[in-house]
Amino acid sequence: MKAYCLSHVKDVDGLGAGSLAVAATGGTVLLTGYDDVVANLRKVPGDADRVVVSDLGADTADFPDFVAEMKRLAGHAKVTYIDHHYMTDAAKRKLRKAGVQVVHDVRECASMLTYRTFRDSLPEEARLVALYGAVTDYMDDSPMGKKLMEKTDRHFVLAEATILSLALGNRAEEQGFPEHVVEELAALKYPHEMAGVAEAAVRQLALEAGLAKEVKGSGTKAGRLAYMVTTQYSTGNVAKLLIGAFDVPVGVAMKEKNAGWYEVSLRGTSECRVHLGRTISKVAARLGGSGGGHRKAAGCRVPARKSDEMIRALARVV
Ligand SMILES: [Mn+2]
Repeated sequence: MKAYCLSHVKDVDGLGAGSLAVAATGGTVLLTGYDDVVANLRKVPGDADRVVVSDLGADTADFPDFVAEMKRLAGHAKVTYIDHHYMTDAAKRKLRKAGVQVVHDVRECASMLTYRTFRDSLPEEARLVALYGAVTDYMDDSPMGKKLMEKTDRHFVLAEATILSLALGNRAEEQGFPEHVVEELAALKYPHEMAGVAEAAVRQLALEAGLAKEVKGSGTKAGRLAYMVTTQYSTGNVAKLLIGAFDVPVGVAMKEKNAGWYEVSLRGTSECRVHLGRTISKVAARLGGSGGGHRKAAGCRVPARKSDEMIRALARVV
């Protein structure tokens, strides 16, 4: 069997989901950002007979292309789509009609859903990987997350998940590092056993302590949100720090990824009045970009020259 597992490159949940799919199918991992999903699907060879796509929030602007690629793959492979990003029923129907098995639940993280999907082919300890994803996606209070956590030492999981998340923040842009983490997780190695991970986590903690101060000076408050342009890898982290520094319900961190384009992370508190993922999906599409995500954590890609307009649109509603 030739299996390929596409998953989100950016965080522990994406890597965890990818590694569980790899562990269960013996497949090759292809990590991708939200923007390159279709391009990466096109890289799956024609002799693949199993494809698993996880944590990729595909219900965005290029959804028709995504469905077309999934349909093409479903012509020669069993294709499973696993996700917890908000998705319309119509989008799910389209994928199912294209021959794709859809596993979708917004209550559990992608690692947990992948664990659930492949449970019979995974060793018992693989539940730790599912829990790493749950903890770092703030979803360990979920129905399944709670149950698994009851059978596990919580502090152990929190420590392992957190050092992995910090190390990723520190080394994710290093060629091959996220793929290496997927292989190690698939082999059920603990993050603390992975070479260089603990050291990178400590380096990242020092950086983040400094960043918290920088955010106070460089951020701008606009209504109920605060925003800032950054060069940090973890824009999600900067968005979170903005919330605290400016005492607002929403933080927005922007980073120039390709010339003229901002990659944007949005984070919200329980006082945010809208579903950030759904809201940014509409706003970004209107500005010629794309985006989506969860209620309190979302992201998008917009033309840099439209960023003021995006901030104004968000400041009104959040
Ligand atoms: Mn996730």
